Amino acid sequence: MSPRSRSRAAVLLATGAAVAAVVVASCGRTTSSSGVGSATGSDAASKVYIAPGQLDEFYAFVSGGFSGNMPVYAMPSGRLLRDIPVFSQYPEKGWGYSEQTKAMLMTSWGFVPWDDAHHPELSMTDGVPDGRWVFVNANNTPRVARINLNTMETDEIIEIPNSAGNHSSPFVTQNSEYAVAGTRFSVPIPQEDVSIADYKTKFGGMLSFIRIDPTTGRMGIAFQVRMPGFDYDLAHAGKGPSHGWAFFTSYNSEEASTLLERNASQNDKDFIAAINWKRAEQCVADGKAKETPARYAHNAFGEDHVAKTTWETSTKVLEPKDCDGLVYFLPTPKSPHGVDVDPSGEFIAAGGKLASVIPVHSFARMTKAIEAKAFEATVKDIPVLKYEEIISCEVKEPGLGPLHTEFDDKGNAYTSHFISSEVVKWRVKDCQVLDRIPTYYSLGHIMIPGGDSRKPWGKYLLAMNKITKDRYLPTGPELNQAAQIIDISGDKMKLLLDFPTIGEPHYAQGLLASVIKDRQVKTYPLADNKDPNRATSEKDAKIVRKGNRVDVHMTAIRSHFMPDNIEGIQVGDSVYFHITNLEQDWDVPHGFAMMGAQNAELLIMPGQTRTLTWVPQRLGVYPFYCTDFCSALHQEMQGYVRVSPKDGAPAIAYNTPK
Ligand code: K7E
Ligand code: CUA
Repeated sequence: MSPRSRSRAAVLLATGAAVAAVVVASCGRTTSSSGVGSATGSDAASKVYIAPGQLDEFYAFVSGGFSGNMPVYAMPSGRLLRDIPVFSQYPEKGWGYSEQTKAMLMTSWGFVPWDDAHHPELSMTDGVPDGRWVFVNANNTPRVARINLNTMETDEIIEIPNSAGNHSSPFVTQNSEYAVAGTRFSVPIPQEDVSIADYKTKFGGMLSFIRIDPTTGRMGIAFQVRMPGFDYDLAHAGKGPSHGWAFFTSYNSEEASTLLERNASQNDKDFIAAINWKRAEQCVADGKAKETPARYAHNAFGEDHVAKTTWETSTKVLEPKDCDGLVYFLPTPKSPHGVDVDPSGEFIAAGGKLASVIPVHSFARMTKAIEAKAFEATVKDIPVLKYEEIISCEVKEPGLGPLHTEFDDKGNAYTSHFISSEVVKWRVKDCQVLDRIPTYYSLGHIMIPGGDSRKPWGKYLLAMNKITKDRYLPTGPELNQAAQIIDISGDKMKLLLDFPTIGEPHYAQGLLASVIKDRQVKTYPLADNKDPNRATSEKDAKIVRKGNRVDVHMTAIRSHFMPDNIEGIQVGDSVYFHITNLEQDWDVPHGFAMMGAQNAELLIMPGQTRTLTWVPQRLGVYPFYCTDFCSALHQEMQGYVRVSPKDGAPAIAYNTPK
């Protein structure tokens, strides 16, 4: 049986109550037949059990939160497949340490080695994840990254100017025309030295639209929309009928600048900002946007697979007053966090952290209200639509602290509740609550594969909890966060699995494995290696001294380096080890570690060149070696560097192939 049909059979079994009773009786366990909470009987185990040698059905790309990176798990097993380095230096991969990758972490503030990653978002074609790229935002020093799903490597990172706390990001439009980026912390725009007490007059928000090249994926900021000084928290783009719009939640419509927990919780309703980005495109084309100076970093790998920083110098800024029809406010109770658009594109659900209902706006009603000018007010040149005119229904008494909603393929929505630690399932068309299940504990985001797209795969829900407490063996003051997999294939949700995560997962995206599994790059062809310091055969290995700088062009292949004996290096030199891995086999990286190197080691993929800098400090002879167990003679994969005094060192000498 294929893994897929096996798990289908398990679902069928589990849904037959009589069969379930037999299972319960036969294993002598008491499992709740309600499917709530404790229903982790043997049927649950069989649903997440992937036998040795079998593959999972889904990939899950999960944010690492404060780790700044993006772990990849398999679903339903919860197995960790990889941790993709993005916004943080990552020793295991040499990310941000090797000369080829350092520039990826460059910003207008200089080199930033650690950030806070929140929302993975898959690229889409016609509103369905197409498996080309996954984007993710850096929250602290505002940036958006693009990860190539064929190599699972970060290919590009762009900084977002005029922004602070890039949280409502990087949600993409239906055909990945844009990824959005909204400022969470309003700031003076442009930055200037003003009193914080002048918040209401001097501070502003900015919603940025990053254009994505449909062929290469290359990003560029197309335009920015200048907004009132609220906190723009989350976003999702429209699809289907609402394609052409993007929705951003905001809190702090009070424009408080101190003790926000009280001062930004005064108003009964804050706003969702509905941006008509097709209208924005017109206004930009009509010259309504102001070219505004801004210096920001744009980092990308070139053809040579070496990251380079391009310095961008301006953006186009649109003001709502100069572009009528660009933006409307949808009143939304109360300090809303998530905003999620259902698969049909008609319904827009918001998670008001302090609200007693989940409001569901109707896009059709919103359009009618705009045509009828059903405005209750204008706030800073932006029309506020009447709540009663746009609402479809409200989910009453859902749970406490609703945050985020995902959708299945059967017209149902699932909302995470932080305070009451539960997932609540409700029907989109009439807001009826259908089911609820506790999670352990304090649930943030949830993810259903394809659950924010036009075609959710359904089947499983990944719950990402903030608090772990007693779920695993204790590990001192810090516990890894707790993820849980919940079966959503039947009427009742069932908890299947707990597993710990790396960092703090916020959002995640899931994808049917078959979409990308067979396109995974297995090696980098040596013939395509364009690194300026490559050595694509042992005959090309060489060492070149220019003043204090020594370039070592070295090769690695099972099970030796060429050269492996180096003399003529002087104390205080800057030695650049450029190592090319000559292997052309899948899964044969070589490592490189130099004794006393103060920055890092390297891990070099087949066909790739990676560079480590080393400044020798002491006289003597020091070893280097391969750190990745690559063959039976891996231990023999070693070499020596002789370090001599500045004056009186021998000439550079090294061995060459026989
Ligand atoms: Cu709710 Cu950053 Cu999306 Cu965390 S955010 S949970
Ligand atoms: Cu190469 Cu171990």
